[in-house]
Amino acid sequence: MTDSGDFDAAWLPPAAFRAVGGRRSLVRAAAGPLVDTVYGELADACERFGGRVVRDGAAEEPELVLELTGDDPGDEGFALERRDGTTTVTASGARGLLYGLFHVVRLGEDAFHGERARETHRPALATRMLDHWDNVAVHPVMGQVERGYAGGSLFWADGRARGDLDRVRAYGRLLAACGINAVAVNNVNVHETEAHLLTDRIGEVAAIADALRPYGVRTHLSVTFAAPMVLGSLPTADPLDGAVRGWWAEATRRVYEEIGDFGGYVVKADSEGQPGPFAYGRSHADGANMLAAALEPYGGTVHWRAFVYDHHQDWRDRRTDRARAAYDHFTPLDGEFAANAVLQVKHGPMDFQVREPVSPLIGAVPDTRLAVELQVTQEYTGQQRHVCWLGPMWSEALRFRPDGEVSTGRLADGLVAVSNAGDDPFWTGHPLAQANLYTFGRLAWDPAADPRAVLGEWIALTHPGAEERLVAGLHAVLDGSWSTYEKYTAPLGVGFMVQPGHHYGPSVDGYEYSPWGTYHFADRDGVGVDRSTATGTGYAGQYAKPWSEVYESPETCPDELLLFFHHVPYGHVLHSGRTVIQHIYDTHFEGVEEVEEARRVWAGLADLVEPARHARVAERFEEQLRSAREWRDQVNSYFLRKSGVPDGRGRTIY
Ligand code: GCW
Repeated sequence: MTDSGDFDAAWLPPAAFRAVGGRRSLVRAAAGPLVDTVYGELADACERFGGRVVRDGAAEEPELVLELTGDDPGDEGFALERRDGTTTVTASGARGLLYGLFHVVRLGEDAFHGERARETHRPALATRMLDHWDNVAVHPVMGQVERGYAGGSLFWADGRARGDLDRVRAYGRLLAACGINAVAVNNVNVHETEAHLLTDRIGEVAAIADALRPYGVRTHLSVTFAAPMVLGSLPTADPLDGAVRGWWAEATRRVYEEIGDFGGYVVKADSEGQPGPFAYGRSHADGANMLAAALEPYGGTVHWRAFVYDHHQDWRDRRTDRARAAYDHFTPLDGEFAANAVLQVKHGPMDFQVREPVSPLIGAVPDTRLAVELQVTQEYTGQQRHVCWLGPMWSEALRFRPDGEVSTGRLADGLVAVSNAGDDPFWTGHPLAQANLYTFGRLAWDPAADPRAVLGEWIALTHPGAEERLVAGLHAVLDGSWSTYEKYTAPLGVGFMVQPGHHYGPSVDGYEYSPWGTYHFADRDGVGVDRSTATGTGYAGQYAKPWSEVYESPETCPDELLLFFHHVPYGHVLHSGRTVIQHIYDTHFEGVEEVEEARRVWAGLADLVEPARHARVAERFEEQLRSAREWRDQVNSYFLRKSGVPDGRGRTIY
């Protein structure tokens, strides 16, 4: 594949280090694992490209200086300047030095020309974390990686932690290069085998932590709320029970004995069958705070997921609204969570659909630490068989301001995403899905960044020295791919319409009469969910102004969310001037045409892309096109048959 061996170099191919590796460099810093990493990176690059790196000592007119000016582990920032032929990175924490090095790598030759006034770089969010929904033991339904589309787990194989952790080290390196500093190594649905990682199998977690540490990535663990019963022999997991609290305190003490810089726990409680505090009549604050108390002496954090809803809903009941659930459960608890408890909220109120409004819970709990959760793994966005670069979607969500003011205040204290990486040679199944992982990291560092510029960085790093035709071709294929995917799948924010269970491919009524609370309510007259306060579920009223007012009325609701918030007749005229039914037909035809065009562009890049990589993407385009046509024809036929309204342009609908 590359000269690194069995797996793709992704955004760190050796050639990305050409500019850095050809220089005289000086690392001025006391030894430590991260500093060793920085030095090692430079030494490798110099060996390849003819430069020289000196550690401390005297270097002759260094062109690059990396200097650690303090020992503040909490400071991840760095400063960069260039004067008199020397580019200098200074940081007061070793992570900052590492991020500074990767910044220089991104800049390439630009880092070594002209003068550069001192600029400081600092991540906007302290937590930039990936959750892996990886099982240790292959699950009979969900497999090794739940919602994973990139082969097996990077961490676990054959029922235990991998013995060879080179790949994990390489993963940590890729993560550091885009700014990610934390990883949770197992699925939030904690099954029997995985429960034991907390206690008798913590050594395996420690080995993974050792492999990630040199790149500044802290390890977290998903735990089951029922651990005291499953692993200990307590009769209860009641968070207010003294013995239960003692059990967690002791278990946590042992974890820190093994992993001194352990990040903390991730918990999915009272959600889709996972145990939680409700069984004991306790609140989620009680549950989270018990774990927070156990972690507090060691500086650990509990990430407590807000994905709590009724998954045994009666589809006949139109008052219950799954979208309301997270807000309804958690806003009453604002202010009750411990300082080291972080409420982890999915960015949308439902479940990672191609289009959702931003969750109203975000912004409604000012006295709670909050992390927004994104899904990099493409569960609902083509499962890494379709090209779907999610940068613009995430950027929109991260720029959303609950009070309507754009770009003031912060949306969250942390950003977490479900990883799309696995042991696939290309890491992500679809080679172009690497762009999603990279973009997530960079947006977590700077949520205000222009996603297209981030994509440009990814293109440049992944294809060093790429000629303009390749750069333009990659932009053509990726820039609009989310919008394309949206066009041929569920329309106007209504969501789902996927095949139940595995969630790949269309099934318009697949979830319509199910207990999961995900309905579109299409009938002969219209489609959509009435979530208004006046006549619907009241969900729109969970927002502050102006959004509550904007979403309340079909007149002001943005087109792309219309069917999320309203049930409207097929003849309803959108702001775009088209009727809803004509919009459905048009976008589904357009979506397929856009896939055909992207596939054509990709085919034309064959001479510029490494053959294996080109072939893998080309093969996936065949499947994407097949699937997009299936979506188009099922969705269009469904709505033609329901509505009886013909396509204004007389195209073939079945
Ligand atoms: O998106 C849904 C997935 C489940 C997942 C759940 C969650 C880990 O279909 O597979 O479980 O969300 O976020 O907990």
